[in-house]
Amino acid sequence: MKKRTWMCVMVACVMLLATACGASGDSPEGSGANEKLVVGFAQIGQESGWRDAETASIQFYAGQNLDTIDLKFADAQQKQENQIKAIKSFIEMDVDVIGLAPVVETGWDAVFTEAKDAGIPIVLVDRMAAVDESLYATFIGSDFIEEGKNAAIEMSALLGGSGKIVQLEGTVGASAANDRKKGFEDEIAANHPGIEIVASQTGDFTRAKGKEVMESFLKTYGNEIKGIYGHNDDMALGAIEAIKEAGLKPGSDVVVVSVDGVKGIFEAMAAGEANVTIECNPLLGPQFFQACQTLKDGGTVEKWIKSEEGIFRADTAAADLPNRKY
Ligand code: GZL
Repeated sequence: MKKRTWMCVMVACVMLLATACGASGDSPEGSGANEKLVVGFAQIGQESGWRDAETASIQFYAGQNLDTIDLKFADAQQKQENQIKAIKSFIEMDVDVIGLAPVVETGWDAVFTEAKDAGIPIVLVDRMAAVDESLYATFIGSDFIEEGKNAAIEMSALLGGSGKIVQLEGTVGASAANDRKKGFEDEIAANHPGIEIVASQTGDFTRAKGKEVMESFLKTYGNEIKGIYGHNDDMALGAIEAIKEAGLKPGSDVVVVSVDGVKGIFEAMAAGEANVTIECNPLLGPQFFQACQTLKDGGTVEKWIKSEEGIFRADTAAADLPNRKY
């Protein structure tokens, strides 16, 4: 009896020991055989519906692949210093790839160099950074200059080529704001001389600020304003509220052209309160993680993975709405 009991105790101990050393199938401690893709993502914040859709896309994809992806996610509350802190912590953790949407274009050289020196590639998502190409692996995102140009063409068509308009700009220093402004203003200057931008100011990509700035524009210019160009739909939706509160009709007295393609602007277009949205795809999760996996496996990716996007107008908004994914 005693012998059998002793044998059972021995077997139990061996099994316990094996489990403790991860013999249960996990990669053993320190073996470096961790097959998971470990990614750090420094997100800007939650400033717009578009941003929330992008965050959801990234987190959903990681959540669907828990066995192969370990996502470390940081929300910087729209502060560059928080994004830089997050990148430094990802370097400390020695993640495989660092992803971020740079809140502004400048101020990244030092921390990107730290990542490069640590052998950790950087993937830029939806916004560019003004750094040497050697400091990032790829940019996954849109052509903001093209978006601005298309917005100008649509605005001019809505106004028959002439009229006074105002511009709600995105976050100061953000590549999406800089280039949507450049694309729009260059197109107006080159091909639509009858369109006059009488005022232009940042609304920081938020609905609340967009409304506040539009209120100030309306106080100064009133019904002289025939159109508003918003660098994103959220600011345009804020402007629509201000236009209505000023007793004017958005979508007719004041035409509304913006960028993103969020559900809210489709609802406004279907209600006759907005006219055009230039799509900017936030559903970048799958492309992002595919690029990260390629980089982890030692492969290369193209320097710019460009999003394909459309232009959506009020006349099809009601039909488009059910098909919108964000
Ligand atoms: C565009 C993205 C912009 C969106 C805004 O790629 O950076 O930031 O257009 C968001 O809605 O705030």
